[in-house]
Formats: sequence, C-alpha cells, structure tokens
Amino acid sequence: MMAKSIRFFVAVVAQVYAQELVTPQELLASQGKHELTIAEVPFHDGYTDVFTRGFNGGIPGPTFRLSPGETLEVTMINNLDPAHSMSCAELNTEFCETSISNMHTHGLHVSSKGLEDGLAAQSDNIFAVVEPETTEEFAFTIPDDHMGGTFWYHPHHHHATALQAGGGALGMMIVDDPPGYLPAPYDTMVEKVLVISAHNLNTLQTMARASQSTLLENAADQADELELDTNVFLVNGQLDPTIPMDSHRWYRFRMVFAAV
Ligand SMILES: [Cu+2]
Repeated sequence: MMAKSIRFFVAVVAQVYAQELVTPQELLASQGKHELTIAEVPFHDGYTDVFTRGFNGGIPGPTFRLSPGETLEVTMINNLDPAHSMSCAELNTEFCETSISNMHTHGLHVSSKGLEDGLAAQSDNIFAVVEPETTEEFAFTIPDDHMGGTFWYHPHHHHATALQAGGGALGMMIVDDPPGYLPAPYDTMVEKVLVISAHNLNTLQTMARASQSTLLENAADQADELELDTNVFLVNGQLDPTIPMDSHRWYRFRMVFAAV
C-alpha cells in the first residue's frame, strides 16, 4: 500500500515538473493591433494558492514578433485591482502604486517618449502611466535597418516594476533577421523559445507586504507550506520542462533571462 502511494506521489510530481516545453503564444506585428492585458494570474500549477501579476492570463506573456520597418501596435489593458494601488505618500515606502503599469521594451531602437515625441501612441516610455481599469495605446516602430535579435518587455512603472516584472509580467520580443541576412543553414534551423524567468518569492512577499498589496503577500509562506522552492526559475512558465530534440539536427535557441 505504502509503495503504491509513493509511486503515485512520484508520478504526480513527475507530471507537474517534467512536462514537455510549451511555446508561448506568438503574436505578429504584421497581423495588426494586439491586446496585452495585465491582471491577476496563477503563478504556477504546483503553487496552488500563489497568484501574481501577469500578461494575457499567465507567465510569460505572448511573444511579439516583428520585422525591421514594421510597427508593433498594442492596446494595453490594465485589469489590476485599484484597491492594491496605495500611494507612496500614504505608505511611506518605495513599494507602492502596485496596480499602475505600462509597457517597456529592452534593446529596441524606438522612441523613449511616444506622445511627447509627437507620436499617436505611447512607445517605450517608462513614465507612461496606465492606471488600473484603463487602457492605453502603445506603438513600437522599428527602423528599416534595425538589427534582428531576441528582446523582451515588461512593465516599468517606478515603485511597482519589481513586483510586476519580478512577479511574472514579462515576455519575449523577436525582431526577425532580414531575408538573406543569415546563411541558409542558420536561417532554417528549428527555433526553440525559452523565456527563463526568476522569481524570488521571499523578496516578492516582502515587497507585497510593504506595499500593502494582498497579491503575493503570502507567496513564500505558501511555498514553504507546500515544501516547494521559494527561489523559483520558470521556463516558459514551467518547472523543469523537457525539450525533445533529434540528434544530428541543429536548433536555434532564443533565450531571455528575465530576472529583477
Ligand atoms: Cu527592464
């Protein structure tokens, strides 16, 4: 009986931890405007009572793919709870306004002002303020001669960045290489997207309590109760996923290490 229950336990653990890598949803700039919703999302299947802030329902957010010369248009929808967004003056701490958000990119050569640059929408402006229960238009115009590469995005509202991005509100951005830029053997490799995100539940819990936000306020305690790690590394939102690969075949790994 004991052996059977242990075997069952091992089987369940193996199921939770050793799933095949799932590729995040990919949204193309060429398909038109996309919605990016920040809201309360489950942290991970295994961490049953832990909820955090994430994009479009989970960790990570979608991968945005664009080509040089294209504009990525995004409507950001902030569905975070305004009750979690106490002011910095009220709290007298650096962790506050935790439901105000925006969209910040890493590595793109785009306007850092948006509206102030005379554009019709926000761009990579870390001072853009997207209040809870509001929406805001973002547009990222990539120059024709922009280099290809692997980039990422996350909210960057000061005082709330670590809780939002460190909690899992993040995603990959891919700027495709121009046609003929890479030799054919590289260009035709099967691509694997790995968004590796680091989440220190102790730090998140400390920041959540300082900001008096109920989200993540017991994150580390809940992990401890379940005897799970409090320093968590997810790959595409999964714990220790497996990546099946064929021998004698080259793959192109696109990796982002997203840690706050
Ligand atoms: Cu950043």
